[in-house]
Amino acid sequence: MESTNSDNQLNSSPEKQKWCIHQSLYEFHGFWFTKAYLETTKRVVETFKPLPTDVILASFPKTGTTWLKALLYSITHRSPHDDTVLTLNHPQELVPSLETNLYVRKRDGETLLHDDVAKKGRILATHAPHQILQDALNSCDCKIVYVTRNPKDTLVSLWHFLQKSKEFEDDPWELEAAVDQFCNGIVPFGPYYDHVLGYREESLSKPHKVLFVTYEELKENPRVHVKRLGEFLGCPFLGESGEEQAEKIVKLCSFEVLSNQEINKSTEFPDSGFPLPYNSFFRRGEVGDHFSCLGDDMIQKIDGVTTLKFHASGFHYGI
Ligand code: PAP
Repeated sequence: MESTNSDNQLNSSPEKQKWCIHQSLYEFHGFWFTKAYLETTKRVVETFKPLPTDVILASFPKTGTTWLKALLYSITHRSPHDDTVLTLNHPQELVPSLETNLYVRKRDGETLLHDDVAKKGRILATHAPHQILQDALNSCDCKIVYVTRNPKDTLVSLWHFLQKSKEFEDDPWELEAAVDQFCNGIVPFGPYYDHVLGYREESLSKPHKVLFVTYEELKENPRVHVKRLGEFLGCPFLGESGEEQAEKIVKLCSFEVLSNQEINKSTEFPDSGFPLPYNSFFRRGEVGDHFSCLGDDMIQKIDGVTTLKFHASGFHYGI
């Protein structure tokens, strides 16, 4: 995809596709967005300027963002005397998201909430595809961590998540339609496959800048990947005390511990105006959860697309 910042798609009227009964998605440089995310993503593309000291956590929705927010915060703010940060703060608030928290307009007015303070060591999250954000991301030496997850588990997680949203109360997203739309790429921030491949290609050509990690490998051996993240971010876990710290972070950020913190169990809605309560970011946190709700035909359909998009391009993942 060509450079995006300068061309006129930022201002032209986007192509629209029906998504759910009342909802539409809007196309922007080959990716699909809800109306609200289209507006904030465009604003991010137009104005976001990362700092060389920034860590950008990029992900397709429901692939492990909350987990990585907790991990990245803990890895970079290591303090042997303070375990309370994750007890008192929701990971989504510890690490703000560009499109959800920082580049939104406040409900009560026109003020932009974007964080233009030149703070060192920021961790910022985004669901924006690399193809769209590449000019900003390549404008300095910031580090990028990208997390991905098996497509079937990602879809199932997204489907459950949106069932809980107020916006979907009268407008349920049928599972069969969800599978078709996921396969066709018409889901928020989709196509999933292009999203993953965009960051993966970047991680292969610039491994010092982009670290690509999968939800499944993190689940299988979290300590190894926590140490890999520390190394990549320039704060390695050294010696015996480093091993202990890494182990402690793995435990504090595990699904079992994190999902049982009061703040993360809360049914309150975040101040940011997000339409779902705090507890909606924690559901089952398992690998292979799609077996609990996708039928064989649905699995075959998604696997077919995965073979075509991932395996054919040399990425043997997702089946
Ligand atoms: P987001 O894109 O809305 O931020 P994200 O955090 O990427 O969501 O994904 C949520 C998924 O991560 C949920 O998966 P599930 O629906 O299959 O259960 C959630 O349970 C899972 N999750 C959240 N925290 C953790 C964690 N600490 N370890 C493992 N999985 C987690």
